[in-house]
Parts: sequence; structure tokens; C-alpha cells
Amino acid sequence: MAVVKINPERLLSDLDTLRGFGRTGTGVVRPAFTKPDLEARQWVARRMADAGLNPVFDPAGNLFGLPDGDGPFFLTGSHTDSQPEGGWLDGAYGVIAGLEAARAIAEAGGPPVAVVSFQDEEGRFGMITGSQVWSGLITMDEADALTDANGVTFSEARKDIEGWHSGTLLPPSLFTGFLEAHIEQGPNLDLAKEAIGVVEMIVGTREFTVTYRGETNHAGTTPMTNRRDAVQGMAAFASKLDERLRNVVVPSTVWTIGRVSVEPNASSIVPGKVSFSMQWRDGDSDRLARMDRIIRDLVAETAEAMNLEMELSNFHGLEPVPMDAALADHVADAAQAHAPGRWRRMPSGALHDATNVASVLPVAMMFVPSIGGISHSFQEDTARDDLVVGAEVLASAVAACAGFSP
Ligand code: HGY
Ligand code: MN
Ligand code: MN
Repeated sequence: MAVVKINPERLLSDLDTLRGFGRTGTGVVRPAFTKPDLEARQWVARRMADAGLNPVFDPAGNLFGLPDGDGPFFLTGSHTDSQPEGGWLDGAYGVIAGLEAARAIAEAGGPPVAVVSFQDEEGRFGMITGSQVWSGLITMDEADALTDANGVTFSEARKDIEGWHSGTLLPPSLFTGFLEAHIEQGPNLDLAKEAIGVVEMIVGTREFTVTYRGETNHAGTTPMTNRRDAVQGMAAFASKLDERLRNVVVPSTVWTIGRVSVEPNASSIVPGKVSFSMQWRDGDSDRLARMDRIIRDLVAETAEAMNLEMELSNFHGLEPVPMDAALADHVADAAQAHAPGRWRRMPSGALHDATNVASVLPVAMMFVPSIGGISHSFQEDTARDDLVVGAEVLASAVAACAGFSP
């Protein structure tokens, strides 16, 4: 495996600069289309231009760094938007390591490589929204109707980039394949003291919002036997869920109630309404479907038992996606070259833009370790040596995917 030399100082310096946009303690607050996100996007565009790439925004806010010429080009990158409370490397690592790979390959006399920062991977408005639009999996109109937790629509939010974008989506035919580097966001590599994960597949997910409506009432004068308490309904549902899923799930299956809103949300009022997100993930489509049935039945059974009205809304779903074997083998070869014996093939429990891009291009992914497996948290971090080794592996793998061996 021919290796490509990167510039570690340049890589780390760009990562540290990107961290400054929306920096909050050790993490970042940079949700899609917020001021820090837009400023970060403009800075990444400038760094793409510094690397000889032409920065192009599309109407969804996806930012591509395109080489001169007609292509097609191999594509690498990830996203720079963050969760409401995000880590400094989630997505950002793949964009900057991708930019470093493109620069290093060009400096080694290799072929031009394109770089992308997809918009709203973290789903402020939906679920990996920017790459879903770019891959043609949802229309721009469907995306525009999506709203965030405060009711802001994607359409309203993207008005801020009105004058930036080219007006059209770049055709997937401009690219030959996509390789995304990302932090693992889980504990496996860190525990095993390994440096690289070669991703074999990305799990699928299902999600919807459950709303229970009961009766708002006085917390002091309403007898316990006379209440229609929406929060008690959610509690009853949650307390039975693990047991109901026991015979369907496997150790790698996960399910989460992550967002809860209570109305009127006051300590002296029996809550008449609760809305909560119900999300589950697994590598098997059939298992996701069986869990769907069990979860819906338990939502309804609990509503019935506690005299609550129920509503399901905000449905999102992604099927599990296998990585392209040939591209994954290039990643494995590069891992062996740069981190011999310190890499493994593994699934991704996190969702990524590669899931959507796989519908139009061959894709692969690679991971670097997350310290303590922590992510989607201000505490997210990766050792700087691991950041460098990962970028070396990415550059050599992208070179091989692009048919170049220096
Ligand atoms: O939720 C996810 O797995 C991704 O990090 N947005
Ligand atoms: Mn991510
Ligand atoms: Mn994330």
C-alpha cells in the first residue's frame, strides 16, 4: 500500500480553528444555520479555496470543494454542524481530515479530490437532512417543510444563505465514490487501544414523537385516583418498554427517549400534555420493524390504561447500509500500513451522511477513537496522535480509491 504524507500541523491547526466557531467550554454549539454554523461554513469555504478547490454551496446549505475540471472526482468529507450541545470533532474531523487528504494527495502529484461538508447532519430539522436532499432521497420542498424544536422551518433557516448558493444540487455523477472519516463516538477502539475502525455497515434507525394528552389540574387538590397525568403515562410506557423488547433485541440494539416536553411544565400543575421522542437503532431491518410494532402497541395500551389521548408524529427512518467492500478494503490496507495490528472492522452505531450518499455512490467509512467513548457531549475528545494517524490513513485510502499510488 503506497502511503501519502500529510501535514500534521496544518491538520491540527485547522481542527483547532474550526473548534472556535460556536466554542462552548471544550465543546461546540453549532446547529445547522445558526450564526456559528454559517461562519464556520464560510471559513471552511475559504480553506477549500486556499487548497485550490472551488467552494460551491447548494440550496440545502451543503458545501462542496470542487477541483477544476469536469471530473468525476473522488469525494471525501462529513459535516460541520453540531448537536445542540456538541463535541468539537463530530463531523468536523471528517471535513478537515478530508481537506488535508485532498491537499496531501495534490502535493504528492495525485489526482484532484473533492471535499464536502454536508448540512444538518445532526438533524436540527430532520435526520441527516442535507445529504438526504443531495442524494435525492427527499425533495427540497419536503426538506423545507421540516421544522426544528421551536417551529422554525428549514425553508426559513436557509434564507440566510440565499445569496451564497448556486441554486442547483450537484449531480452525483460528478463523483466516483465517497469515503468519510469520523470519530467512533463509542468505546470500542479506545478500550482496545486501537487506532482505526474500518466500518462494515451503518445501523438503521426509526424514530417518532409520542404525544399523550390527559387533563391539566391542580397538583394539591386533585386526588391521585382522579388524574389523567400525561407524565405518568410516559413513565408507565418507559417502565414497561425494556421488558416488552427483551425477546426481540440483541446486545447491540439501542433505544432512547431523548427529548421530552411537558405542558404546562409547572411543579403545582398536574401535566395535561407530554411529547417525547422515541428512537431505536439496529443493524437488521426486520428487527427494526418488529420493534416498531411492539413500541406502537405499548404506546396505545398505556394510553388506554391511563385514559389518555395519544398521537404519533414526526416519523423518521433509515435502513441499515453496508459499506462498499472494495473501498473498505482500501481503508483496511491503509490502516495496516499506518497502524499495523491496531485496527479492526466494525459496525457504526451512529448515523452518518454516508448512509444517504450510499444510495447514489459507493461509500466507505473509517473511525478514530473517542476517549471514553463519549460523544454528543462537550466532553467528546480524541488524542491528537490518533487524529493524525487517522488523517494519514484517510489520505492513503482516498488516494487508493482515486486510483493513485505515489
Ligand atoms: O445521531 C447520530 O448518530 C448522528 O451523530 N447524528
Ligand atoms: Mn457526525
Ligand atoms: Mn453526531
